[in-house]
Amino acid sequence: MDRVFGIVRRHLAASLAAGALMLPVAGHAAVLADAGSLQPGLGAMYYFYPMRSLDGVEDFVADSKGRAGDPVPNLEYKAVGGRVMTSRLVDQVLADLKGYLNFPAAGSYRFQVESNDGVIIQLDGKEVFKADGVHADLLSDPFELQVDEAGWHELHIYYFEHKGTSTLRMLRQAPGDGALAIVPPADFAHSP
Ligand SMILES: [Ca+2]
Repeated sequence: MDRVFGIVRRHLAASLAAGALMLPVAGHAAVLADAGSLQPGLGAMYYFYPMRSLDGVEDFVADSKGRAGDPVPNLEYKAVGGRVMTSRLVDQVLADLKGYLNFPAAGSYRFQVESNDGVIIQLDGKEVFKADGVHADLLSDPFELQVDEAGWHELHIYYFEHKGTSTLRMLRQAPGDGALAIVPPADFAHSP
C-alpha cells in the first residue's frame, strides 16, 4: 500500500458547543486524478427536513426525494431569512453538498467553521468536523488537517437550517498563509 493517509486530523477543536465532535481520520488518499471535467462550486441537493439534528441523515437522504439547486460557489453563507442557499426552501431545509476541495499544496492546514444550524463535513470520505443540533451562529475553534497530497479532495457536507437565521462559513489557512480566510470559490468544484 502506498499512501495510507490522505488527510489526518491533528488537533481537536476542544471547546465546541454541545453536539460538536471531531473524529480521527484514517482515510484513503483521494486526490482526483483527472480534474478536467469539474465544474465550479459544490453540487447541491435540498430536502424538506423537519428534524433538529443530523442523526440518521444518511438514511433520511436515502429514503427522501430531494430537489437539486444551483451549485453553491463556496461556503460563505449567512442570512437572516429567505431561501436557504440555492434552495427554494426557507426553513427546515437540509442541504446535501457534494464535490471537491482543492488543496494547493501538501502540508498542515488550519480550518474554522461557523454554523447555524447543524453541519457535518467529510473529507476524503471521513468526518473531519461536526457541530450538530439547532444553534445560533457558532464559530468553532480552529482545527488542523494534515494534507499529504496537493489537489482536489472529495468534500461532502450535510447542513441543515431549522428556522430563523442561517449560516455556513468555512475559513482556511494554508501553509505559509498569514491568517484564516474564507476559502475562495476557485477551490470548490463538483462533477456535473
Ligand atoms: Ca437557524
